[in-house]
Amino acid sequence: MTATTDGSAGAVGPRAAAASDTTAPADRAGAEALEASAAEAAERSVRHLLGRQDPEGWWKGDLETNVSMDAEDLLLRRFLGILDPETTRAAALFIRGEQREDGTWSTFYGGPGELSVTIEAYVALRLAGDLPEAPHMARAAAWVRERGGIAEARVFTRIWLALFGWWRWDDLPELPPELIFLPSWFPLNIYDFGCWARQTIVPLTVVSAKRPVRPAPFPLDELHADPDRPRPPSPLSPLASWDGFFQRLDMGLHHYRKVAPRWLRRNAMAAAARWILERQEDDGCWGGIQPPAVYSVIALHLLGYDLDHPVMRAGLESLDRFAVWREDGARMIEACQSPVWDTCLATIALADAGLAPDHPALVSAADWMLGEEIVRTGDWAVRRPGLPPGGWAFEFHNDNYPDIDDTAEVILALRRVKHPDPGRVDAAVARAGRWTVGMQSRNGAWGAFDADNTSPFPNRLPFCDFGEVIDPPSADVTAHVVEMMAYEGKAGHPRARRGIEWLLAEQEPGGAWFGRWGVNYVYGTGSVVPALTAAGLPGGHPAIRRAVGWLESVQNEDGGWGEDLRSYTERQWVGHGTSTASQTAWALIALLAAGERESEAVRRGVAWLVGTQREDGSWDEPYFTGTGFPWDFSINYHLYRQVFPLTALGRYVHGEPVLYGPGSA
Ligand code: R01
Repeated sequence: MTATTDGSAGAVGPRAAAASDTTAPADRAGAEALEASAAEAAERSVRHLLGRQDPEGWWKGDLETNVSMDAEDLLLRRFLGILDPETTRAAALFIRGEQREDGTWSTFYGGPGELSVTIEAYVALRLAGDLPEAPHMARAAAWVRERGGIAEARVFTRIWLALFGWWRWDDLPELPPELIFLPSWFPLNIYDFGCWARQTIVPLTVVSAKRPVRPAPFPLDELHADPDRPRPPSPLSPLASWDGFFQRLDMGLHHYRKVAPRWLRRNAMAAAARWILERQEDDGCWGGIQPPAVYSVIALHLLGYDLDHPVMRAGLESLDRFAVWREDGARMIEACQSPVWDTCLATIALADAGLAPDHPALVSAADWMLGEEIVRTGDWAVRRPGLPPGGWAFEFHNDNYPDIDDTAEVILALRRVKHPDPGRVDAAVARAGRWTVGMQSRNGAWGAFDADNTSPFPNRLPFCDFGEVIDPPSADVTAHVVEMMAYEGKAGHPRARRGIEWLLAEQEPGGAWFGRWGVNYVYGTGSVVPALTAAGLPGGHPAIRRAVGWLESVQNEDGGWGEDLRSYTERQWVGHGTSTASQTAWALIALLAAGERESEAVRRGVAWLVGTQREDGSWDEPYFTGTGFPWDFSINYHLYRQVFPLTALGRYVHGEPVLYGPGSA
C-alpha cells in the first residue's frame, strides 16, 4: 500500500488492506500499468477540479431536477404580475428543450413521461405564447388526456391551476392555517413534517385559505380527459381503513372551512405569517430551497405585503438566484444550490488524490467551510431542546436547517486539511460533532434534518400525494455519521455502536443497503461499507462479504456500475442500469474499503473510469444519480461525476485515508 496522503507515517488503521505479493508477474505488470493510468487520470481530474474552485474557496455544480421548477417559477411571476418577456423567452427555451419525443416531460434523464410535470410545462409554454395547435403542444395535450387529464395530477399541480381559475379550490384537499396552533406533541403538528415539507405547507395553508383566483387569458379544456366532466368523483374508502379515515377528515375540514370562527382564522394566518417571516434567511430565501420561497412569497403577498416591501423584494431577489443562465440563452431553475455539499466532497476527493494537506486550495476551502458554520439554534431544537448548536447546511443560506449529512461530511473534509489555525478547526468540529451525536434518533440512526421525524400521519393526508413528507433515519446519513465518528476516534462510543447495530440490521438479504439520498442501493452500499470498515469491522466480516458479493454481482459487462432510478419502484432494476461515473465510483469506494483492491472487479471498475474520462479530466453524466425524494424527485448533481471518481481513483492509487483522530491533521 502506498504512503498515506497526509504523511503521518505509521498511523495505520484497521481498514489498511495488506497488498498481495503473491500475484503472477504478468498480472503484476498489468496492475502496474493500470495504477499508472489511474494516477494520470486522477491528476487530470485534480487539475479540472482545481480549475472550478471559486476564488472564495467553494465549489458548486449545477443542481438539475425537472421542469416543474421552471414552470412554477413562470406561473408565480405571472400570478404576481411581474413576468417579463426575457425571462419568459429564456425559460420557455429551456422547457421546450427538455420535451421528449412523445410530447411529454419526465423527471429524470431517460425516464418516462410524468403527468403533473407535463401539465405544468404545457401551461408554462402556453403562457409563453405557444399555441395548442403547435405540434409539440398538441402531442403533450393528447398524452395528458390519455392519462386522465388534470384530474389525475398531483395536488401541487392542481393548486397552481386553481390560482388561475383552471381548477376549483373546493376540489382540492383542505389544509387549514389553524394547523400552526397544534402543539408539537399533537399528531400532524407542523414539526411532524420533514423540514422541506413543513416550510412548503405553512405558506400553502394561507394560500389555500385565501383561495385566490387570477383568471388566465385562455382556457385549458384540452387538458381534461372529458371537458364536460373535468372532476370525476373519487370513490370513498371504507371508514375502517386509514385512507377512509383521512378522506373523512378532509371532508370534515372542508366543512370546518365554512364554520371556522373569523377571529381564529385571522389569528392563524397572522401566526403563520410570523412563522414564515421569522424563517426568512439573510439572502431573502426560505430554507435555501426554491418551493418554500415560491409559496412564502405568494402567502405574504396575499396577506397584504406589496411587492415593494423589503421582505418581498428580498424574497423575489432570492428567487432570481435559483436561475442558471446557460450559454445557449436558456434559463434553468435549480431546486436549491449545493455549495457546502460540493465543497466538502471536493475537499475529500482532492485529499484522497494526494494533494498536500496544506495546499492553498484545501486551506481556502476549509476557511470557507469554517465561515459557513451555523452557530445558532434552528427548528431541529423543537425535538432536541437544549442541544447546543453547531454544524452545516447544504446551501449558501439556510441557517435554520443545518443537516446531519453535510455536517458529518464537512467534519471529514476539515480533518483532511492542515489549517493554519488548528484550534479554530477543533472548536468548530467539537461543536458540530456534539450536535450530530445529539441529533441521533431513538432507534439509534440518523435522519437528514431532524431527530425522530417518523410520524406515520403526514403521509396519510390526501394533501400529501407527492414525494416524502417525513425525514426518518436512513442508512446513507447514518453511515456518514458513523464514518465521521470513527475518524474522530469515537467508533467505540455507545452512540456509534448503536448506529452500527442499526446499519447491520438494515442490510438487505442480498447484501445491499437502500439509498435514500442517492441512487440507489449502489449509493447506500457505497456509503455504508466504508463507514463500517472505518469503525473497525474487518473486510472479512460477513456483512462486508455479503456487500462485496452484491456489488460484484451487479457489475456491468463494461466494468462500470449503474443503477436506474426505476430501482425505486421495480425490483428488476435494483443494482442495474447504464454505467455512470458516480455510481461506478461509489461501488469502487466500497470495494476498496472492504480490502478488495487487487480484485478483478476493482481493476475493471478503475479501468472503466480511466477509459471514460474526457480529455479535460471530467466525466460525462447525463443520468441522474441523486435523490431528493425516491422516484418522485430526482437530482443530477453536476459535480458528482467529478468528485466521486476522483475519490475512487485517489484511494485506488494512494490507499485508504488513515484514521487520524482529533487534531492530528
Ligand atoms: C422540494 C425541493 O425542491 C427540494 C429541494 C432540495 C431538497 C434536501 C436535502 C438535501 C441535503 C439537499 C436537497 N442532503 C440531505 C442530501 C445530500 C445528498 C429537497 C427538496 C420539492 C417539493 C417539496 C434537498 Br414539497 C419541497 C421541496
